Amino acid sequence: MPRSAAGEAQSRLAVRERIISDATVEGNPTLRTVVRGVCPHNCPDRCVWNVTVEGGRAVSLSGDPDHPITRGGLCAKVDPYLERVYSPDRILHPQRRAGPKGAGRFERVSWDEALNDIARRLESIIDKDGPEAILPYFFSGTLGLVQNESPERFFKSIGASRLERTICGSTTYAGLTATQGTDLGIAPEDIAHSRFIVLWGANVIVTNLHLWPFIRKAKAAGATVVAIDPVRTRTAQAADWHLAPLPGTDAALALGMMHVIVREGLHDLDYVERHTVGFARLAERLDDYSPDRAATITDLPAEEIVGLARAYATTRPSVIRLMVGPEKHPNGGMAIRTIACLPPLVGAWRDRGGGLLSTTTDHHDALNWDALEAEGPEARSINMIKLGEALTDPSVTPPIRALIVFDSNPAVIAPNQELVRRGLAREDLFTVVVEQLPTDTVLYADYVLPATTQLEHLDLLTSWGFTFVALNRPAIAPAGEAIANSEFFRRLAARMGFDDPRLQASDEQIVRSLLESDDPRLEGITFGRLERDGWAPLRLPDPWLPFAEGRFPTPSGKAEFYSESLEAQGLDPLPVYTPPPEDELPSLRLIAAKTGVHFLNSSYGGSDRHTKAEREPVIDLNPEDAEAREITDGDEVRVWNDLGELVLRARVGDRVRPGVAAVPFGWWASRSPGGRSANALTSDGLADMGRGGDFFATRVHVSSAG
Ligand SMILES: Nc1nc2c(c(=O)[nH]1)N[C@H]1C(S)=C(S)[C@@H](COP(=O)(O)OP(=O)(O)OC[C@H]3O[C@@H](n4cnc5c(=O)[nH]c(N)nc54)[C@H](O)[C@@H]3O)O[C@H]1N2
Ligand SMILES: Nc1nc2c(c(=O)[nH]1)N[C@H]1C(S)=C(S)[C@@H](COP(=O)(O)OP(=O)(O)OC[C@H]3O[C@@H](n4cnc5c(=O)[nH]c(N)nc54)[C@H](O)[C@@H]3O)O[C@H]1N2
Ligand SMILES: [Mo]
Repeated sequence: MPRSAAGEAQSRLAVRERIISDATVEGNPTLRTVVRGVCPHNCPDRCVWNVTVEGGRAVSLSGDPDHPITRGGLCAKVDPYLERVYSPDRILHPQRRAGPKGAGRFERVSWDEALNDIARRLESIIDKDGPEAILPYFFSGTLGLVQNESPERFFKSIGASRLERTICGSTTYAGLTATQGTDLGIAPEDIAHSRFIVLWGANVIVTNLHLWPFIRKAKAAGATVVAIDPVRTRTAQAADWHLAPLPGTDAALALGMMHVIVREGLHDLDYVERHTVGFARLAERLDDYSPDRAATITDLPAEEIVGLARAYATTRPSVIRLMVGPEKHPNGGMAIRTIACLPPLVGAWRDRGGGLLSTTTDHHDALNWDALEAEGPEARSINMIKLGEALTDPSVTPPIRALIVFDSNPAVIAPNQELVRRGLAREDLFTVVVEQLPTDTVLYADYVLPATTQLEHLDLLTSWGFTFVALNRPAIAPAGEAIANSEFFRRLAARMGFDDPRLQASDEQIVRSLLESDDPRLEGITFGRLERDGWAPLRLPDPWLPFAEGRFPTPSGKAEFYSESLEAQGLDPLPVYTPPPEDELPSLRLIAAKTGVHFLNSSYGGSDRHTKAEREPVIDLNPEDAEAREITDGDEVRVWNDLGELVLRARVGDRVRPGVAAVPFGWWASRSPGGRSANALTSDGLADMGRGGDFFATRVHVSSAG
């Protein structure tokens, strides 16, 4: 972050906030106030917003003009957030199931009744099968630390099964860490200094809109922007150069590039000698990856691979913007780890705006995570990607008897949707869903409990795409009988007699204690300052050149072309490409990624405005594949594999390369043709590292539905 610009914006902000911060929301019903908050979604941008409240009602919401990333603009999905807050669909009262599982018939009950019954049911499950028979399921409906992270200690205290929360980013994290010891890279805003930007499996314009202006700035100064994506996304269309390799072949592409770089002596020998380990063994490995071989694997022309390698190695500063698309493959961790070998090989880390930019999660270590700790018995872990299996496999002991869902919509977002739904439909599974809206998961609930939106609760948020923290202050009173997640777990803990005082910490106490840290990045960032300013940049050296002098936080202290830690895990210590299992029948590789600019995972799949704007879920096919199947643009087609089937309209064109099909992720099954959506087809296998999923390695058959 250009810290000077941030500082300037900060002082302007302070003045504005002082004017408005004296006004209390509930104190005076006719008062007009502006309350600063922050977008809760799982998005790298983390926009800061201002909510205008009149007479206790939020009347407008807009991006903060002074925040250096938000810069006054929200995205198409969140701009109408007030419609979500005041949606006629909001869940306003606790409800109990009043029909068969999955039918979505409920009757209103009081909070008291709901809490007593839930506590009693959980206690009897604990008595009979032990606490591990209870599984929480939560991911990223909000990324607020109070509303998303703090509830976990309730589950720790009772000894419930732990949820391995690996559906997003954990494979990327593991792959990056293997090579460079951390997920951290350049300061995101410094991408503006780059002159060669490789967007590698990163759909920036759709998924990370507020980074795009920095890329545009680089472009205006002469930078070349390359997109590497099997799908011709909006971002790929806006790039100067789009390479569309077969999915899951990135490691081969990166190895082919390294082959060219080393053969032509374009690597930075001085940087390699001083700041890396394993170069000689890497160079030997590169013999296996001539451009011709890489071309065969990736199905890209060899000349393109050579051209990319040369341009990448000779243009400075060069940066790779790596997001989480490439991780969702059986070889995803190795792919990420291999891509991360490129910047140290060419010494890209020396320059401002040079190196790699992925997630900024390791900065979150600056917070006092002990604040969220709790004591409890050891418990097994269950991978969230395997939810369907965990709920239906008879060998799971003890069986899962209770599922408590918040901040997530597993009936839509988890792979192998049919199996997940079969699990959720179990009559003997006691399911509690804490939600704002009647999602597909809510349909299967025994109890539905009303949750507050971001306008109605306090929270502290970090950013996984930029480097600041922000406080979300409640702007209005909760709708109906909605309560914050944190409050639900406080009440439930009390009903169940868990008396660890930490389980009763207030939201403000949690925020304050998270900020109690000696980490230099949080220096000067207090609750009071955040109350006043709304947000604060992490204190990082300016300029932030993390690895200009090496010092990678790996076991060797260097970038590891050869990784002993991978070796110890039984993985190849060197970068390698592992092909996916062979198809039995000719099939297409299906990518069900985040293509909708009006969607944020499944969060807007139930909104009329957002679904209308996205029109309908279609399957993109390349003309070559369509013709081979006698499919023409606009036809209804059957898309199936051994997990499930969808019937969708085909869109034939250049949005996907031959051999690849794409469907959008984010549609609720209940709002989709045939009552099923993308994850009805996706594989629930695991990647090689980090226990993430392999969604994008899904294979499908496509034929005309007629
Ligand atoms: N096919 C396919 N599947 C995917 C992906 C893909 O690309 N393709 N991406 C994967 C990735 S990267 C991710 S991160 C996951 C996302 O999976 P999730 O985190 O489950 O997705 P969201 O739809 O963002 O949020 C789920 C729900 O949280 C609710 N919610 C929001 N705020 C609150 C709150 O304060 N309290 C409560 N109780 N509820 C709240 C929202 O109403 C929403 O229904 O999906 C994964 N699934
Ligand atoms: N509008 C919108 N924005 C979002 C979200 C959303 O749902 N909608 N979700 C948010 C979340 S939770 C996350 S994690 C981020 C994700 O942000 P991104 O990682 O940018 O998004 P994805 O769509 O998961 O994947 C990016 C691209 O990877 C490509 N891809 C798939 N397989 C491969 C491969 O093998 N190699 C290569 N090179 N590319 C491949 C896909 O075609 C896709 O275009 O976005 C966040 N922002
Ligand atoms: Mo994600």
